[in-house]
Amino acid sequence: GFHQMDGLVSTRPEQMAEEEEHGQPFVIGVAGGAASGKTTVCDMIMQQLHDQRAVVVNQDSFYHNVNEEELVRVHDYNFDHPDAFDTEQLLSSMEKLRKGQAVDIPNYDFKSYKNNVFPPRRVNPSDVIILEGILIFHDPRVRDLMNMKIFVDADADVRLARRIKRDTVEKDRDIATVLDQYSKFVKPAFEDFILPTKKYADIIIPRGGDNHVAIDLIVQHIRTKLGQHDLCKIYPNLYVIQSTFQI
Ligand code: UZR
Ligand code: MG
Repeated sequence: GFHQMDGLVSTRPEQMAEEEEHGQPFVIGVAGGAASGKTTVCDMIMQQLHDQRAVVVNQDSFYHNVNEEELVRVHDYNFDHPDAFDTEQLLSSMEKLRKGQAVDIPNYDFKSYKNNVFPPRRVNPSDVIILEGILIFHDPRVRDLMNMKIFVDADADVRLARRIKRDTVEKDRDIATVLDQYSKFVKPAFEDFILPTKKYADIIIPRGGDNHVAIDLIVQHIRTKLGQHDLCKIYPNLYVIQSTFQI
């Protein structure tokens, strides 16, 4: 039965209440080229959501292991191709998180190219899940999980400059190797696989992490959406009807 309250809130049908019992998390996808500023954007969103249960899940964690044969010629291995990722595992982890279960996410090591570094990362169920990665918009099943899609835009020269800095400092690589990998894999994969997913974005952020206005707007939107979620949590058998007269 329905009870009209203020013409806005009413008890919801049984099956609906069951599906949303624990409240689905708000899932945000953050895609963009390598070294475009995705991580910075995620960090800034997380900082502003400090009072919420929020977590970042990186697509990097779901890289396949590089086997012995591939390891010998690792400079020929394409880490920028969609097949480099174990998307099935990403999907099953997300499914668990959405059911309100904690998951262990592989700990990938860029130096050994292994995804089973101990310990794995324990991720607890959260109200906001940010999925971040170069090809996070590539698989339609992953896209379908997202309530909001953000594409971080940065010019190719900016991405290359950042990439050289990052890989020489953080990953201990020499400039020649970085440049080689860039022209062989990173640039072509950006054009073939990453750029074509820009069309799925709800929001395109120019200048990545430097764009404070964009981040503020995004966080405001997330808070509005979470407010609607919260209402359902406080009154689990109430839901908001969009149009006025429903009975
Ligand atoms: P972000 N990558 C590595 O350099 N080594 C690995 O073992 C796995 C990935 C790189 C990957 C991609 N490609 O360009 C980048 N290469 O990490 C993505 N080559 O990282 O999304 O943080 O920019
Ligand atoms: Mg990153």
